[in-house]
Order: sequence, then structure tokens, then C-alpha cells
Amino acid sequence: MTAIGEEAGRLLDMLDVDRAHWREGSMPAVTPLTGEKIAMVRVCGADDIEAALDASSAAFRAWREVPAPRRGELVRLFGEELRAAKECLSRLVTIEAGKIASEGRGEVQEMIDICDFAVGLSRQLYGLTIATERPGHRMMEVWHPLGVVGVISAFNFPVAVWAWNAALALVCGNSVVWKPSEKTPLTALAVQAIFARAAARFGEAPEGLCGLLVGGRETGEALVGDARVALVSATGSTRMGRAVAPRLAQRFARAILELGGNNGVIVAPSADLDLALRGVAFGAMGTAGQRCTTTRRLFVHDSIYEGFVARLKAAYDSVAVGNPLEGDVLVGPLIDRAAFEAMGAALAAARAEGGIVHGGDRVGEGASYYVRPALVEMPRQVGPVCEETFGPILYVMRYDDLDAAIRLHNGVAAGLSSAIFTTDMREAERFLAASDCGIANVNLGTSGAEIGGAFGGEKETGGGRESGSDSWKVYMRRATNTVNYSDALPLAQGVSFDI
Ligand code: UN1
Repeated sequence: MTAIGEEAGRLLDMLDVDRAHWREGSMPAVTPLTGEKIAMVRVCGADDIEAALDASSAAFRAWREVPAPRRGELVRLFGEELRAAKECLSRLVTIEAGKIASEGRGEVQEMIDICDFAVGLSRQLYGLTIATERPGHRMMEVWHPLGVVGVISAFNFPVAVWAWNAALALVCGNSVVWKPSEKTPLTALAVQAIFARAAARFGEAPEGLCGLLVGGRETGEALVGDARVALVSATGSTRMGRAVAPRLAQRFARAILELGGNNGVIVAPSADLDLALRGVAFGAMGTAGQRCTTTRRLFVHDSIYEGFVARLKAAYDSVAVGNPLEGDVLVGPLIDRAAFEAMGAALAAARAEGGIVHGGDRVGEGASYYVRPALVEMPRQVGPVCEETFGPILYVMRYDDLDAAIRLHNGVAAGLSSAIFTTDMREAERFLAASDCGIANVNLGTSGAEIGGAFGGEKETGGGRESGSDSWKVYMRRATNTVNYSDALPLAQGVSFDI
């Protein structure tokens, strides 16, 4: 085993992950930092899937009877365990997903934050009391646990996205079965071990409350197709969503779809350009362009275009790209060769449409894929600009009329995140009113949302909402209850039916 493999092993040992799961399995776990194999992970078979779903169904039946604030106590303990494990787990996120150290820590912090949110929520699963038209009656709505919640997550947020779903699902009284990305099984195993510690301290969590299924596409399909799974929360490409959504709809199961983004930023003439520069730089280059909220399109007003784009190019030239374990870098690797090839193909397509590419070259060679982020000046919004390529490519376009820019901004299939930089209040409000995305910001970038808001997007982003606000409601079922405490039986709508 190489040094980095040994470090991954040490971290897994420190986090108490059973070696049987990552030493003698059949699936190699690879670090994008060097392209080396760092573990051999056990993949579940059809029997494991069956057993996990049975266990999860049984766990749900028991867990739904536990009062919600008690359920919150388990999530509180999980948050404590995450705090204790933060350094180890975030380092493992860096090794397995390639994130720079502060983003690895940020990801684990996001898990801790959603635990805190969910603990509070466990005492606030409120329903309404509704005025009834009938005398001596009371009408109310009550929220009940839903069932087994399947979570399918992507490599780029290998642990936080599961946590958004799991923390809410658990306080809502559900059990959870998780299929992580095949590219990031080790962090998933680590999280399971951390959860197991919280469950042991809690003492009354049913066996199988949080299941993990490491596997490929068939494993995800099993979750999507199984009648025991009431809700599937899936993060990934729009292509994946197109396969998943109809299958869930066919069996009337619920879906939370968090699919592609093609997020745009408008920089208006009145913008604070220092702020805009930092916001765009982090949004477009952070996480090596591998967030669903990454800034991919930039519309800059004609009057400030030359100066702003020149400053942006200088930032692109100065940003340090490389192995986050070896230095103070801001941009780590692409996840794999396929990502690198997709980026190359998009840049070639952009050139063919008249784009002028700045950056985008490969750094180093071998089995890891580091690239300098690419800034592409485009004459129009065409070809690859209209699609999500999961890498650090920022397409830059000029505009002179804000309404036309907003129309272009909205003129793509995805609808996740968006932003405007302006100090003109009317422009800001016009943008917020018109952006067709689930997230719209003023004077900050498109990525790095806090857990307190509902997270998700419209159109081909899938329409799901996770995390904060009232996203919890999709993890529960609502019953409308009417109670008659009178001696009469008045019918609604004044209907009479005297027998
Ligand atoms: C994702 O990329 O799948 O807003 C999620 C953000 C993060 C979550 C991104 N809080 O960028």
C-alpha cells in the first residue's frame, strides 16, 4: 500500500471502520489526488440489499413509535460524534473526493449544522389547526413518519448530502438506506461507523435504522424499484434523474431530485467589483468546478467587461492547482479521467462555437487529473454553454440590457442557483423576481448555500428541496383529522341526508 493508502487506512481505523469492509473487497477505492488504489471495498449483493430493506422496514416500524424529541436526541449525539471525528472525516473527504482541506472541513461542518437544525426541528414538526365550517368540530393536520427513505448521493458531496437527508428523515421518524457514489465508498463507511457510535450511546435505536449499501447502478435501481422504499432522494446528473423519476412515479413513491445545475451570475455596472471577483472566483473554481452549484455562466455588463474580465483572468492565472495534501492549493483534482475528458470535449466544442479559451490545461500527468480552471469568452450562449460540464469551466458573455441578460440567464434547462452583483436596488429586485432558479442571491456567489434554507432547483434540476426551511415535510405524510365533539352530525357544504 502506498503512503496515501496507508493514511486512508489509519483514518478508517481511527474512525473504527470494520476492516472487513475495506480490505478484502472486490471494488477498488481510488484517490483522485494521485489516482492510486487505496482500499478494496466490499460490494453488497442482491441478498444484502434484500436484508437491508427488510431490516430498514422493521426499524421504521419501531422508530416511528419513538417520540420525535427522543429521535432528536439520537441526532444530537450523532452531531457530537461528528464534532469529535471532524478532522479525521474531513481528511478522508480530501483523500477520497479531492477537496481542499477547508472545503473538506466545510463539508463535515455542514453535517454538524444539519444535525443541530434537525434536533431543533424534532420539537417543531408542527401541523395546523384549521377553522371548520361545522359547529362542534375541530379540524387539524398531523404529520406522521413516512417509511424507509432511500438516499442516492454523488461523489462531490460524499457525506453532507446524505446528512441533509438522514438527519431530517430520522427526526421525522423514518429509517434510511444509503447508496453512496461508487467513487466515494470510504467516507460512507466512515460515516456509518460514526453513526453507529451515536446509536450505541443512544441505546434504543433499532437495528438497521441507517443502512448502507455500497454498490453500483443496480443497487440504486433496487432502491428505486422496491415498494418498501417510500421516498428516494437522489443527487446526480439530469440523466440519472430521467431514469429514476418515472420509475418512482410509476409506483407512486416520492422523489427528491437534486440534479444538474448550470448556474449563472450577472455582474452589473454598479457592482462592487472586488466582491464580485471573489464571489465569481470561488463559485467557478472552488471544488474544482465540481459542485452542482458551481458558477458556469457569467454575464458582464459591456461598460465594465474589459477591466473585470482582465482581473478575473489574472485570478485564474494565479490560483494554485495541485494536490491538497501537499501544499496550500485552492483547486484540487478532477474526480477521474472521464471528468477530464468531458472537460476537454466541452472546451473543444466551445472553441468550435467561437469561444476564446483562457486556461484549461492539464497540470501534471499520470493517473490523476489536475487542470487549470478555464475561463472561456463566448460570443453567444450556444453549444456547451447550455449544458452542465462537471469541471471548472466558466463561460463569460457580455450584455448591455439587464432584461435581455436575465432572459439568457433563464434560457437553459437547469434551474438550481443564480446570483447578481449590483448595488442598484431595482436591479437586484428585478433579478430576484425573474430568476427561475431555486436559489437566487444578491452580492454573493452561486455556491456554498447554508443548511437553513431549502436547497434545490427547478426545471431539469428536478424540483426537489432538501435541508432547511420546511423541507422536512416531504419526509412525512400529512393526515387531515376532523373531530366532532357535538351531539349532531352536520354535513359539510350544508348537504342534508336525513334517514
Ligand atoms: C452539491 O453540489 O451537490 O451550496 C451540493 C453548496 C453546498 C451544497 C452543494 N452547500 O454549494
